Amino acid sequence: MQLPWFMEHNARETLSKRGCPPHIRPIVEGFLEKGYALIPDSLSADACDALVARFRRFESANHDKLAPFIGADGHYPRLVNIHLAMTELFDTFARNPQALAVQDFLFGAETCLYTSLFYERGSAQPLHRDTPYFCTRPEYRYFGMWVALEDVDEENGPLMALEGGHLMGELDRAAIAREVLGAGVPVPTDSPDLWNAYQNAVTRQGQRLGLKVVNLPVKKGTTIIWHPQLPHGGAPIKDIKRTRFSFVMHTTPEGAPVYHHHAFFAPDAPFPERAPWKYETRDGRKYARHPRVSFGHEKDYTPQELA
Ligand SMILES: O=C(O)CCC(=O)C(=O)O
Repeated sequence: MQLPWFMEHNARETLSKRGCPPHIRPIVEGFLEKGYALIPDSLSADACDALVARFRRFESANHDKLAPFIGADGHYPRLVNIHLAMTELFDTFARNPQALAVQDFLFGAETCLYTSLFYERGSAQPLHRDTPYFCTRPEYRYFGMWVALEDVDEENGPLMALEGGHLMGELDRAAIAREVLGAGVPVPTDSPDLWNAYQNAVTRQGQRLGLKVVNLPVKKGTTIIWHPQLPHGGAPIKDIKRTRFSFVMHTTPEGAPVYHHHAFFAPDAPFPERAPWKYETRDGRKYARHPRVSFGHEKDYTPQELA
């Protein structure tokens, strides 16, 4: 398997040889050690407030389409790819120079935005690795890039990470697929049973190694980048009425194809190494041209259908 250089065991010792820019070196070192990097003040507080206000206008303009998705506690579910309809959100990517410098250096290529998730409140998701849904060929050319648009504390469900969990060896994914699906059964693109079996096994691996889950309360404007192998999630929300606006971007090098379970749980199976999608450019940076925005993975709209 062709691992990216940043997953080699001696990656930290090669930073000078690779020409790591001095201004990002401490961030890159922390990322390689812990599996995530925290960049405070990557966006101004005013820029974050303006994006939340922009979302409120989007919400009013699209009230008929969004209202059916408001949950019992008054919040929306995750909104997928709304940067396609509300392009100002792309500022959190294109106008985030340090976060991009870190990822460009690690990828050794220009970082592009593949897809996004907009959260009105904490996700309260259990620990997981993203890679079963963001499986590139070659593998592990993927980062999570998370931006707090609102202050985050212990009450509104901070992001959490299994610190150091990115260094745990990969599991035998083909064996997990055989066990869950049966020998010789083709792996579907999406299987909740496979997802659960894999994530539970990763969590047990972390417990055996005594790794600690850390919560990451941060000020608005902070960017967090996570390693493709970092188990992370959303800590429990203590005050369910609180919002926690944040924007998650899934990044890859330009042209990297992204597959799901069918590739992740069949790591030896060949797949095309070039993405079929095209890119749009804004502020000198690229995002993949997808046809649809989705509300909670339940209802899709073209960007043109949204005001
Ligand atoms: O923001 C959060 O609560 C967690 C986000 C997350 O785990 C993800 O998008 O994969």
